[in-house]
Amino acid sequence: MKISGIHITPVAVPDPPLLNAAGLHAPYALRLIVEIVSAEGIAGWGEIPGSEATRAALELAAEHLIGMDPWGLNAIDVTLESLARPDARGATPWDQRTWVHVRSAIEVACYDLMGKSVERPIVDLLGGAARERVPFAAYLFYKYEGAGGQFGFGVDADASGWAAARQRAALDPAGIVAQAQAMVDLYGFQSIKLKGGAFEPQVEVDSILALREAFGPNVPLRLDPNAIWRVDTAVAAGRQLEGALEYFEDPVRGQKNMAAVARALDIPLATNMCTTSFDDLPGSVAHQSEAIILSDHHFWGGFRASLDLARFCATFGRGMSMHSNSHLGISLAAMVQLAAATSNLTYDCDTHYPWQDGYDLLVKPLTFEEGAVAVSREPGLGIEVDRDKLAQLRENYEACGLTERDDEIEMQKVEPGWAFQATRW
Ligand code: GKR
Ligand code: MG
Repeated sequence: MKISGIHITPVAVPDPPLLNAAGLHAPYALRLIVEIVSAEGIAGWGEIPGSEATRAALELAAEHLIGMDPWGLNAIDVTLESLARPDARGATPWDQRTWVHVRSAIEVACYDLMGKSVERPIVDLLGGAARERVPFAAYLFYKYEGAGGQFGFGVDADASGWAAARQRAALDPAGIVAQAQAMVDLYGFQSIKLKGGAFEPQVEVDSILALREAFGPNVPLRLDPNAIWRVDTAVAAGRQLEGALEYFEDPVRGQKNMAAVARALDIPLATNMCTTSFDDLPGSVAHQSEAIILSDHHFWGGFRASLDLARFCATFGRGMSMHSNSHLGISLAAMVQLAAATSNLTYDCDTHYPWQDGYDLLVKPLTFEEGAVAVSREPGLGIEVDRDKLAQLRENYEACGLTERDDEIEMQKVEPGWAFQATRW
């Protein structure tokens, strides 16, 4: 097989005004869609977070990959590494994030091509399925009113169920419980994560305790303040949450601080912020900074790298969960194939997908049953991209004027002068 074309499409998908430690989600989440076409006319797809810097890197990579064999992933890595190599002054053309995103997009699209060419799902090329369904967690956010996109902060008064809850403001524990109930009713999630770091820690602790009260002890709960708390704050909050949290995700910044919190609390700590690359693994072992690592093929550099991380986790006694950003169905399909191939994935995966409800670019969007997605046995990723929907999401991108994610700037539109603080409370 030979790669004969690589098409990179920036898209923008409506995203509600969700709050986090870095600020506020913009009305659109940006993604890059990569289509690799083989000389035989087969198309393989990949999806990664959108940014103009990543798009430029992908365009450059594309020029060098034409004519290569999509089965030759190690040769493709060598080519990509040569493009990312530091110059004589040590300056790297691509930062670490750009590098992993490019590698991930290309690798996933190549796997989709490979799977389609031999009529096997990707999970079979990764060693076969360790599970037939992949469970996900409800992912709750404090939010302002509105559903994003062209409607911004507006609401549709006729909406009901999750469609209405998706638009409603959720700024306190009662709002979070109502959001959880609507999301769980529709998707059937059996565990719940709350994105914290937006309000005073006690509000977020109270929200977890309210969720515990509403859902009972059999629904595992997680809290993720995105590393914006001090160690003493995290310990004081954590003491109130012992027995209520399945895991505490990135309460503080950096491996040493995480280790200090881990020592003080009887709650497993999880991370997608302090141990995020292979370079961080020695520090993870030295400090014992977390008990659980959230993998993510977009941020670790693809499927093979994620399975390498899984091997590390198995060896060094780390549990595994899966991280998510705002995403569409290509990413979801890839997450499901990878999760199915990860035998030591010990926790329900994250997904932002319900926040993009109704805006996918697939002919047949994936569905959740009792919070889980069935692992497709169709070739490759098992999806078909709807080119009209792709074109529509691209038009959104051209019209929305956003080129990079910047939650701080979005927050300043609502609260002038608001500034991100690496440690706020
Ligand atoms: O989308 O606001 C968000 C999340 O905070 C996202 O940016 C994080 O990457 O989901 C994330 C996490 O830290 O788990
Ligand atoms: Mg996190």
